[in-house]
Amino acid sequence: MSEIVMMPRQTDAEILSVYDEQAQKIRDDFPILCREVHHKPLVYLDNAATSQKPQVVLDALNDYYVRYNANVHRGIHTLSEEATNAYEDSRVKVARFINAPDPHTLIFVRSTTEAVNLVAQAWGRAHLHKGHEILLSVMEHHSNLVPWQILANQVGAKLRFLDVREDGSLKLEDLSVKLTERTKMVALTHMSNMLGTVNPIKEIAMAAHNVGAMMFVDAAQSVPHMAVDVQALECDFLAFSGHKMCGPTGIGGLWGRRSILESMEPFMGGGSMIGEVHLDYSTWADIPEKFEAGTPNIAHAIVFGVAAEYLSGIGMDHIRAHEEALTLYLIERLQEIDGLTIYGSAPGRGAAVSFNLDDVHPSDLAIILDREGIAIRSGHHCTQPLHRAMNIKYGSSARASLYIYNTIDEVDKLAAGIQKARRFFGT
Ligand code: C6P
Repeated sequence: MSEIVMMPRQTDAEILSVYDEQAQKIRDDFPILCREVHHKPLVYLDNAATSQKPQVVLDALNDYYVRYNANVHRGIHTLSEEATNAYEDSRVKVARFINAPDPHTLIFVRSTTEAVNLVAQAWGRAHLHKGHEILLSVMEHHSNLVPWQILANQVGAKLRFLDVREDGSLKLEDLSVKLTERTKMVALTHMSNMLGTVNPIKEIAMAAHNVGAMMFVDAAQSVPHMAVDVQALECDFLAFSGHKMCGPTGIGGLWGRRSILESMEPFMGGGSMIGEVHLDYSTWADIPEKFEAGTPNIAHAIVFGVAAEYLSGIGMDHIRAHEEALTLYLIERLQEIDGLTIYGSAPGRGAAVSFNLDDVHPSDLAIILDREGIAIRSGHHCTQPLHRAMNIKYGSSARASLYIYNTIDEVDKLAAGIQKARRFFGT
């Protein structure tokens, strides 16, 4: 694993260059970053979609299958005990990563998406009915919108939405009107996957609690990129995905307050989540097993903890500072390009930067960049309502999203690639 050095006070450019040197070292941990695409070195700028995986994570995955592959919480043979211990150790590591007060309050789920559905169905169906409201925002990813739509239709509740200002921040002044004693759940993204906006969750959680509402945080984009502390945020639930934080796909975390999780009915029934089973009724296991029905994603859950420790080893404050410095530089370089519009400029924004180039369709731009070895995302980024609210042409945008291993040189290559596309399309 790369070693990180402490830095004295320096200018912005100096700070960026020191972080850049460290990013160069961190790159050595990621074998995929050595590959070429279309005979050009890969420039991977699609980290908000999924991050790349360091060698320690790949090794840990291999190690599980080579040495101790077995089911968990079932057998008393050695392999099963080793697998169970590693699975539960990983829960401790991932819980520590978000400063959960107790590892049992961290439930392994498939992804952020599954976590939202779990809370919407297991908590929402029991507590919401006609006359109740769920407060979301127009910047939500579809994963933190559609499950609430399904719930609202099932129970007759109403959805309300906080709007977004032109700079991409939430119109928090609307809270006084939209957050009322009818509101039972406030569900918001911590960091927007399109605008990079970081929302003031603690402030909103306190306002939610004042009217007796729950606070659910979609932390899919924040947990990989900044120190997230569920206790400091004062939220009730927080969801995140392993694959965006150097871990594997198919594994994520749902944190919830113990008393709330204990009071909830299960989301899915099956093996491992039961206390006793009779032909006509069953009782439930304690948390977290109550919410982990069936054979879990053992290998990936184990490796999730390795990924969390890898990030902690670099330091979440270091990661955030590197991304802030490189995002500023990225925005500067993009602003030099004629006809390019950047969406979102809220202070303290994260490293996902969406933009459009004049009349060029973002997918055409992404294809041209791919020929240069540069991977960005184009499309609606699962935020169709946000693209609509911001009147974005084609309902889609191009998005470059940075991570710990991205460098100044890669940002320069992106800028050069966009200039090339501009010339190609004659804009
Ligand atoms: N956003 C992106 O390219 P899953 O797919 O369950 O791991 O994460 C869903 C999700 C929820 N909330 C936010 C804020 C997200 O950004 C995402 C995933 C990816 O922006 C894939 S669509």
